[in-house]
Amino acid sequence: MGIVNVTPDSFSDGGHYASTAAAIAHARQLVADGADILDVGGESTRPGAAIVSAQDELDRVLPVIEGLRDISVPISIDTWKPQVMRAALAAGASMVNDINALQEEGALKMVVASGAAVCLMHKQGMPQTMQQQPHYTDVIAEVSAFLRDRIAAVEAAGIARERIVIDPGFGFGKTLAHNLDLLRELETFCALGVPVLAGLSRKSMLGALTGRDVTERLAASVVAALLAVQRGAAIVRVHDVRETVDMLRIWNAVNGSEQ
Ligand code: 7PM
Repeated sequence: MGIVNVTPDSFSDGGHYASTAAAIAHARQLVADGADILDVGGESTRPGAAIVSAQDELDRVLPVIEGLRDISVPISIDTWKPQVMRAALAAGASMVNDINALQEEGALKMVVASGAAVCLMHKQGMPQTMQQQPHYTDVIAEVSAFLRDRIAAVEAAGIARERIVIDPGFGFGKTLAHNLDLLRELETFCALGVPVLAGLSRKSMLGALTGRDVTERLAASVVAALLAVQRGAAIVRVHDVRETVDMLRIWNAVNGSEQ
């Protein structure tokens, strides 16, 4: 899964042409590099980030999704807002990546009605404050119980198991020790019976371990993706698709799977 961040335009013409065109070009490059899914986001869900209004988020992501109508891979919309889900799914997205695991009022109904796939992610607290004091008695048990309960809730609401993906939410209300536990024990989440997505790309845990700035975390990100795949991750959410696909080619060759 390749990350397509749609950033606000700094141009004063009120339009979004430059950022839209850049995001579409970037998305096409990610697919050329081997991405199997594109995750399009308007930057509303980043830890510590200010909440963006649904209208601002739609103004950013919709033209990008519309501009990718002919793309050969599924498009995921990275949002927790039901209004953004509805418009993005109508515009051609077929998956919702929700850091709030469809707990927002109206979100579950929206995905049920659309027939879309969903990624249910765990987080502790709210993005603005969740890194202040993450606390767990048993991080693996607690994240696992949350994901198990959300799978049951969305299945009961009418989303087929085949359309559900889960994600322990690296960095979302977790200390470095919690993140390492989650990665070490990723197979526990695979046992819940749906594909596991891992998002480790360029994250601050990799910065903490290497001492490197976010722009210098390529090697750490590719290794982290490999460790996740070795422990059963079915999808890795990454910025650096080309390098990650190279890694997966080696992994697949050694494991005797498709080249
Ligand atoms: C700053 C800090 C900017 C963190 C961006 C981020 C995930 C996600 C994000 C994830 C799923 C990033 C994160 N992370 N969705 N959205 N799983 N499903 O690295 O781990 O993009 S935001």
